[in-house]
Amino acid sequence: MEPILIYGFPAGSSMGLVSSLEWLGKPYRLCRVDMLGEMRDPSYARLNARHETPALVTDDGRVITETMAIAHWFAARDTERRISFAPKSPEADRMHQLMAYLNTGFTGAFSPLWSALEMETPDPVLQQSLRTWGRKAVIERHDKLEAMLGDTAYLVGDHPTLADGVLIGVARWLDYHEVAPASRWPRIEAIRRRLEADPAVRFATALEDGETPVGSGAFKGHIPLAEVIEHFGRA
Ligand SMILES: N[C@@H](CCC(=O)N[C@@H](CS)C(=O)NCC(=O)O)C(=O)O
Repeated sequence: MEPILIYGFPAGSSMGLVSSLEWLGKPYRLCRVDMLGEMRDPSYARLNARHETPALVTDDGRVITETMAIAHWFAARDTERRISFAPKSPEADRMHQLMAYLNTGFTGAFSPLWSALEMETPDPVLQQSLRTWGRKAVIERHDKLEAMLGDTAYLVGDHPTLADGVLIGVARWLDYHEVAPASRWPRIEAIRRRLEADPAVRFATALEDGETPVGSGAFKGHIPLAEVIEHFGRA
C-alpha cells in the first residue's frame, strides 16, 4: 500500500511534508484533519495520543508521529536523492542541522502566539504577555536563521529538500500572526518566495485550502480520517 500522510488544517506545519512528498515523486495518499475540530476528538488519540499532526501510516501499516521521524522515513526511501543527500555527506549534515533548528526553536517560538490566539477562556492580560513574548522569540529565531544561511537558492543547495519542506510549513506563521514583514530577513524571504512559487508547494497549499489541484501524479487521493483510525489506529 501507499504511505498515508495525515496532515492538519488550517495552516498546519504538515503542509511542508505534503510538498516534500510531491518533490519525492513516489505514490502517496493523504488524510485531511481539521485541527480545531476532529483532531481534538478522543478517537484521534488512537493515531497520536498528543493530538497533533502530522502523522504517517507507513507502507506496512505502522503509525509514525513527529515531523522529524516522518522526514527521516521519507529520506530513507529517497533513492534518487531528490529531497535529501547521501548519508555522511556534508550536505546531509547541514540539512539535518537546519531541520532540527526549524523543528525545535524556530517552530517553538510561535507557541505563545498560538496559545494567545486559541485561548478558550479569553484572558486579555495573559494574551498580551504571550503575544509580546512570542513576537520577541519569533524575531530572535528569524535573526539566527538569517545568520545561518548562505547565498544558496534553497536552504541547502540549488533544489528544495526536506529542510525547505519543514521551513515552508511554518514560515508563513510570521504573516499569520503579523509579527514583522518578511522583508526584514532578505535571505529567508528569498527562499520563501522561491518555495511559494514552487508547483509542489502550490499544490500542497491548495489542498490545505480544500481545493482539488492537479499535482505531479504521485498523489493517489484522500482517505477519510475515520477509515484511517479504524484500520491503522491503536486498539
Ligand atoms: N513535535 C511535533 C509537533 C507537531 C505540532 O505541534 N503540530 C501542530 C500543528 S502544526 C498541532 O497539531 N497542534 C495541536 C493543535 O493545534 O491543537 C512535530 O514536530 O511533529
